[in-house]
Amino acid sequence: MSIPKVLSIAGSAAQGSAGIQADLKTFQEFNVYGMSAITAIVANNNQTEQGIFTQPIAAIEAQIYAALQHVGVDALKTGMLFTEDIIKKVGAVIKESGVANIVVDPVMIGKMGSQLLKDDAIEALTQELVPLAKVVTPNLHEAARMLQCEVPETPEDMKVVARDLYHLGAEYVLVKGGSLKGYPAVDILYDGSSITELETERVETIHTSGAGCTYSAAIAAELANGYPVEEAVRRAKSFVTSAIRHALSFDRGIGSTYHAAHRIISG
Ligand code: PXL
Repeated sequence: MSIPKVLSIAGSAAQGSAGIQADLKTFQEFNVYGMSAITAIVANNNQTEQGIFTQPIAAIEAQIYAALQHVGVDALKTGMLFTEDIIKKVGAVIKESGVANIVVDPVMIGKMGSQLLKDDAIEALTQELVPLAKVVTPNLHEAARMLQCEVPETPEDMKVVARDLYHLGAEYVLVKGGSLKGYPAVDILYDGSSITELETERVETIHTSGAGCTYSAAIAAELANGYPVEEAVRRAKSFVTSAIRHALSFDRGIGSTYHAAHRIISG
């Protein structure tokens, strides 16, 4: 038998909630075959001095080719890419691959505050990677950094930003309002002609590590499963909302989204 195949090109989050770990857990929940190309290992702790270990460009390239050549890729997502060099290489390889379903999650800062994209890499991200995307999925802070504008504070601001981001060349822009203050969890999807507002109630929790990764992984999975973009995004939002509503606490700081929540707990 055969099931749709999805590749995540992202960082490894050793603590298990975000990055490649979130992506593979999410892929499993959507019954797609998950693969990974690890760009960097993120292992924040207070025992060692170093927390981010970038992988060599050759290793990143080799992992992507392994997935493309041995299995095939129906959809892929990019997450933490960290450096300009990695972005350029990943952009070149995925462009050449001809994969149509590309979700670019412009990861910049982790929930615990780690910097996951170097300041000098933003231009490569917006110029070389975003134009390849079927969907680009910035949060409010990422959208503002990409446009060098103020962080949106209302759903109306988000619509303006979505329209501006569309000019960078992605087919669809999804601006995520997870951190919007005083509003429900509103996301704005824009395809160059119509704006779609997706809204769920706000879940009051600090345990949201991995939410963005999970959301973009779920979109990639549902594109691989054959859903059109708007439907894939709606299904992914419902999935990530359950994962946040039933988030896991580890009794120390920010806990994790619960990737199996939609299956284990109904609602
Ligand atoms: O949630 C953003 C994120 C993405 N990718 C990796 C991470 C994190 C947050 O910690 O570690 C690898």
